[in-house]
Amino acid sequence: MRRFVIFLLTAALLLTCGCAGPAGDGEDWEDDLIVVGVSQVGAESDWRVANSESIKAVFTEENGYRLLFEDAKQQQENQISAIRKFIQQKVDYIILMPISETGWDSVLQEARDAGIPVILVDRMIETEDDSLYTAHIGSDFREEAEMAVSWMEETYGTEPVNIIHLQGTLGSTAQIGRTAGLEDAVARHSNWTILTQLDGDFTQAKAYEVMCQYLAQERGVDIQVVYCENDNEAYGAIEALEEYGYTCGPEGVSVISFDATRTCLTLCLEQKIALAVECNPLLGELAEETIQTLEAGDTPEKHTYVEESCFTWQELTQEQIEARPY
Ligand code: GZL
Ligand code: ZN
Repeated sequence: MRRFVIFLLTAALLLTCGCAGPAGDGEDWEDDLIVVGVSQVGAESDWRVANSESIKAVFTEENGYRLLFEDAKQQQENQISAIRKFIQQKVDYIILMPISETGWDSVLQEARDAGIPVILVDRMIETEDDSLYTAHIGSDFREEAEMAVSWMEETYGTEPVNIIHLQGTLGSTAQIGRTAGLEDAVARHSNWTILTQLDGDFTQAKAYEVMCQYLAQERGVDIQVVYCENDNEAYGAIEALEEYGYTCGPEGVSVISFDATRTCLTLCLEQKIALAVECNPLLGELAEETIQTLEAGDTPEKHTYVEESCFTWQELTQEQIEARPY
């Protein structure tokens, strides 16, 4: 009887440690689908949701793909473990939307050593070795900031401009570029002042919270512009401003927002948002084209930047807003 119990325990141990069964070092994909592992930042904003939908819409089985989609819930360590999992699963390609610019070298070296091309979508990474990624598809965030700065110059001229700066996820390329564009412009305009920089982390809840804290301690402070680094921050900021007695609009505070999703454009048409700077989340097709280029044995562009514009209420119509895909 004792021998039988030992046998059972050993078998149980072998099965749980995973070294029983096939090689145990990853899947052997039977079908001829192209296996794509996607590590997404999270679902922090409307932009992010639209970005995820654009990826899922194109990497489908009928298009010849098996999509492995991992949501990192805005934690870099979850993205790093997702990449390691994709390597174990022997995917054909990895698509990474990096939450921040730093901290990627070692895990991307592991992907390169495994012979898996990495395509960066949306934000960029900071690395000395750009062979760690095959291609990058995203936005020029400095360019976006320049559109906002030009609007501020045209609107305020030489008048004093007091600015509340709501930043996005600190260390993300979108935050770095949109912040640098504003800070450089403030350095060039002696009549522009940044009253405070608050971390809104690209979410409505955080933006509302930090705005209320600031407005409670600086009651009645004179504000001309609230520069929100994405739409969801703008929604939180407007809520807080109105709670503290401010009017958002041509006669009051000018709220500037980045992304220009449908909700934002509606608020812009209602003149609650003064300027909506577009940031295009529909990057799925470009990512798929990049993979098709690689499948054909060709070399894709290292960097592809999507065209973007900006909107004020004067040139918006309800029909135009409803026709927009996000
Ligand atoms: C921009 C993207 C930003 C969006 C935010 O390309 O990285 O992250 O502006 C999103 O809405 O959270
Ligand atoms: Zn420019």
